Amino acid sequence: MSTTASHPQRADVPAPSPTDFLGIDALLTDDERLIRDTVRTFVRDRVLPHIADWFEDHTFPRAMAKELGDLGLLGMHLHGYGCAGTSAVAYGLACLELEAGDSGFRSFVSVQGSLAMYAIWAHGSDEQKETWLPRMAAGDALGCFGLTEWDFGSDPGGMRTVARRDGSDYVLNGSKAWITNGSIADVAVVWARLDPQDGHRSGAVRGFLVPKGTKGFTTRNIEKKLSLRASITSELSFEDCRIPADAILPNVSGLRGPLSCLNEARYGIVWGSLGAARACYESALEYAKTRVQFDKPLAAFQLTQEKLVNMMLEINKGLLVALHVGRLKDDGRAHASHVSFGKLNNVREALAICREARTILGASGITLEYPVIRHMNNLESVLTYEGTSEIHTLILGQAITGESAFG
Ligand code: TGC
Ligand code: FAD
Repeated sequence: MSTTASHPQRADVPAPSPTDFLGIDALLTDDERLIRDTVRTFVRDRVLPHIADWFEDHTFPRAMAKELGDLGLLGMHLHGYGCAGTSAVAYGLACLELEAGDSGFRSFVSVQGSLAMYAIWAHGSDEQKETWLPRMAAGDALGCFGLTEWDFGSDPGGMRTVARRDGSDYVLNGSKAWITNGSIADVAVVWARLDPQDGHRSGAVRGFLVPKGTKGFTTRNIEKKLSLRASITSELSFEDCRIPADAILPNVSGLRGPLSCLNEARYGIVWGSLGAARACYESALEYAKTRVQFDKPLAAFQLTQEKLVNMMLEINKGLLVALHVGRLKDDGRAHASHVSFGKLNNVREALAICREARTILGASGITLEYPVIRHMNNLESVLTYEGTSEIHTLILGQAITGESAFG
């Protein structure tokens, strides 16, 4: 016998909103809604009026870093050192709103807070934390995170960048590829292998803090990108780059160092990708209601309705996944593979939503007058970085079968 009474269908229940069909808003706390609304307003006022131009000009406006810092969005889920110390769910909501503006802005915040700052916060010395974190939280100093190399993307464990001990210094040699914020960063968190003694893949992976301007450290921007154009992507090169021994992150050794940071940034993408999807869905919905063909608005065609309904279903399902993973994280119960679940599902669905939205806008959908193709192109990068969809499939495959299928 059931112990709880179920309510009969009531006639006075309000109709669901097209933009929050399941009423997920009601599952948030007042604080979470306040942070969400603050970031949404910032994006509406400071990002959306300019983003098409920034995208077209292939630029990230450096001055925005300070504004993001003033809003408390840099390292916002970290505690101490001038960081806001919010919940994981609040951080996720901020990522969603930023990415509803552009993935480049969410990327900037991910790299600054979840990769560079988190690496220092979790694995750095007290002195490293005091030196960098307050300035980074304020947006006065920028960071980047150098893990990927030209020859080692999905398999960072093969990295060739080497740190050789020389007296009281380390000497770095090698290069890092596809590094967000690389050329504008004041400090690079660089993952390198300590002197390999027994050939390739030997020598522990360690993190190093390399300030901009250090002799032997140069950067070069990767140009002609057709995705994430409102974001700087660079190559970092190290040629006999000498750094003091205390530039090493003292508290972690091995690949789990950088991978622990990736968990944080991947979590932001679980939410962020849905922001891009929501922007495309809303744009397509609005367009479908006003664009008339065959004497009817597009929204009145069954095929268009099916597209819009599928988008709405996947956005709502994705939000429930994001919120659940966020609550697990705030509860200390999120496993890295829960984050892979969200990253794989939500980015894959978000990209499908953006592509479908593009079809509803027809020819108009290929211009920067509408946000759709910009988000669609951006999500091609999001699908690839922070672990490709194939890598997250293999992480989940290993989690459910116990078999590693990476190698
Ligand atoms: P594997 O032998 O499995 O593990 C090596 C060590 O790492 C530990 N570990 C983790 N620790 C914390 N979090 C995780 N998610 C972890 N996954 C593994 C593991 O326990 C082990 O520790 P220990 O102490 O026993 O040694 O390593 P593997 O070489 O087989 O690689 C596994 C694989 C393929 C999953 C990993 O390499 C991977 O995730 N590859 C994808 C690389 C990637 O995501 N790169 C992203 C670069 S940064 C970026 O893209 C920024 S984009 C900008 C933006 O975010 O906007
Ligand atoms: P590869 O690893 O060469 O993969 C190519 C294809 O092969 C993919 O489809 C992949 O899934 C597949 N594949 C690889 N291995 C397997 C396997 N075992 N089984 C099945 N399929 C497999 N990196 C950083 O360190 N810091 C950054 O700030 C950063 N920012 C980035 C910004 C942008 C805009 C982009 C595009 C990338 C950025 N990256 C950054 C790099 C990113 O993390 C890598 O591109 C990503 O890890 C994939 O590596 P790859 O591009 O070398 O592809």
